[in-house]
Amino acid sequence: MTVSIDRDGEVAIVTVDNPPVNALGQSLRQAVWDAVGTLDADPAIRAVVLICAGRTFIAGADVTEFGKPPVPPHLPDLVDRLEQAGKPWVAAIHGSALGGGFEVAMGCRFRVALDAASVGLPEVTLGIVPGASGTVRTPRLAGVEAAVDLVTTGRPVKAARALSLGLVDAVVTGDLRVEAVAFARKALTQPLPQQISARPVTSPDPAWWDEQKKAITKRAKGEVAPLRALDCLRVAAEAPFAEAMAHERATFLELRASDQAAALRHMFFAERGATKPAHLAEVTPRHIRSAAVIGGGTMGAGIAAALRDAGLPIILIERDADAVQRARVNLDNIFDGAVKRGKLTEAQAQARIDGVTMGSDYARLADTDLVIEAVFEDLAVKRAVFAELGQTCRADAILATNTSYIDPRLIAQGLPHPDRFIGLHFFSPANVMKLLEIVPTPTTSPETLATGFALARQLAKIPVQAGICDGFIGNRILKRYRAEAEALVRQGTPIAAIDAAMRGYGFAMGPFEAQDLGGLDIAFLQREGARAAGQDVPETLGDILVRAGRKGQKTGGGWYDYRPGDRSPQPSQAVASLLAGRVSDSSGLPFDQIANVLVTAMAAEGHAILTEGIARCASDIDLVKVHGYGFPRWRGGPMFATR
Ligand code: T1G
Repeated sequence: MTVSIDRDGEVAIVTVDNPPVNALGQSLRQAVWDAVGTLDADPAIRAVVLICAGRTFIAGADVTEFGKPPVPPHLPDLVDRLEQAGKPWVAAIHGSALGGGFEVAMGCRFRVALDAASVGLPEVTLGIVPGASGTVRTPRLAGVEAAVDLVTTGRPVKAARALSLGLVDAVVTGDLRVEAVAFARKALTQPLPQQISARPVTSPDPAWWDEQKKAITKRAKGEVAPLRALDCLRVAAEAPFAEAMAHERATFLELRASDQAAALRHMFFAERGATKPAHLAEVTPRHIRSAAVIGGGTMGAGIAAALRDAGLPIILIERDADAVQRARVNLDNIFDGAVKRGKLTEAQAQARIDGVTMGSDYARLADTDLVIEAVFEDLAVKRAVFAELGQTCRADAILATNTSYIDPRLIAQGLPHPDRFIGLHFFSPANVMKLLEIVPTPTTSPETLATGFALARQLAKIPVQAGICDGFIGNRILKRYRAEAEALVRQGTPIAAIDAAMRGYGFAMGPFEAQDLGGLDIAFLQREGARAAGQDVPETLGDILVRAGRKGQKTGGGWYDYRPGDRSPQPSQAVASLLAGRVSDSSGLPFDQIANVLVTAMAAEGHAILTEGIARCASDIDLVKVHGYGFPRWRGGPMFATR
């Protein structure tokens, strides 16, 4: 880590260089602290530019220090020192000025940002609140409403919007250092703006704060930090600066030690570690310039959309003209939906569609780099697809199956060049869900495996390598979760109580509601397939319901009844009758023990998965459950939650 000072006439330039993201570790804080003293004492210097080397401006406090006691100089004190400096400092921002990085920038008298830069206060995504005046200076700089949005969502804003909000003073293009020095020189010719800490702030009326609290409570879904951030912002808007700072600091220190913060830090590092697997560090992945998807159903269209979102031109192959037309409708629906939700403009959606060539002739794939099969979950159908691909595609084309539970080794049987075959298990909707289970076979080459991870990075997904077993990692734990939930039902625990307990734990839906939404018949058919193949698969309560025609919402009833046009689940007398004799008449497990029992069961399956070498580490299992199965991220996943 270095902090260097050089001079351009009466303007000093302080350059921070602390790879990879200029995080504000103790030595960096000390070096900037010292630089203020040095430059205050230099009579030749009238202004200072603070700039960073590398990919970004300061990206925040050093998250690796969070588990340790804070060491001075503390960041809020450094921000105050910058603000009280004898010469005005100008923060020159590129990349992302985030968290403590933006707080340092607010200690400076001015902020100049490159047009591609962004600024933000993402602390709530780590289960904390800003701890160096983010909740106190931001309202004084940009007003309360902008501050509430920035701090309680943790979403950064691009330079142009930051300028419109008053978060930065200028947006520049070209050479940031040259532009910032020129800005500093010009600023010296005019009266300096008031230090942010001294600026007034107007608090909205109590009703506004109540509305914000209601909205954030709904959005936070059990996370504590966003509401505590709102509390800090209100104190900042209604109390003197020093009092608000003390309140923010106390809140920050309290939350930093919280379970939610520990869980979110766990996820932060697990997510970043997943994209750079150490065992492939020395392996060069293939460059994927073109891709194809076989199958345009829900999964195939979703995968095609994900590939298009990453800018890859794709060919989508279906079996005949009618199927191609249905695939086109599926793709159009995905991009039309994105336009309706404001995720894409009409032009962007059209460009996505324009990059898709559709047809039924495999000959189109003769020069494609990557082909992903996403056809019906039937071994014979999949093997027929790969027989065609094996004859049509280049010998070095990566061929992937999106199977969710068939053994990839069976699918690849007889395929020429099996080293280029791999499982890439996407989760529906494939253009939205972040998780990608990467399932190599014993003959998959390291280069093909590394290409799977590189594709995940290209698609901005979270890759997790999985060994071959029934359900790989995620579906295997899901199966255990559902079996344990059914066991609770057999013990007399009400179905609705189990779902309510899991919603209370942080899931969007409990296990039975979720089955009704997705359909009970999918898992039923898998069990029936296994039974037909001679496996001993005990009858489940779900089997009884499906055999009685209760497949979920799509048949008007599954574990629950549904009134026409109403998706809210109603406890079902029909289900009680169907399951009579299989359900104890006891009251079952006490409500407050349900979540612990079920999460512990997930973790137990996770430990078995680790022992068998199906997963490479416990945090990978947490990533699978959080990013593929709705496990609340602020709990850190089943392995972390039961550590
Ligand atoms: N501290 C320590 N390491 C960090 C870090 C941080 N804040 N941010 C990133 N890294 C590491 C990361 O682990 C990875 O390491 C490498 O940098 C590249 O990260 C007082 C208390 C800046 C947008 O939440 O959002 O300030 O795996 O892969 O995709 O109020 O990193 O290479 O060894 O993500 O280019 C607030 C978190 C902290 C920003 C860059 N700040 N970081 O994205 O690279 S709390 C944040 C990011 C705070 C104050 C409070 C992103 C990025 P390795 P990367 P990227």
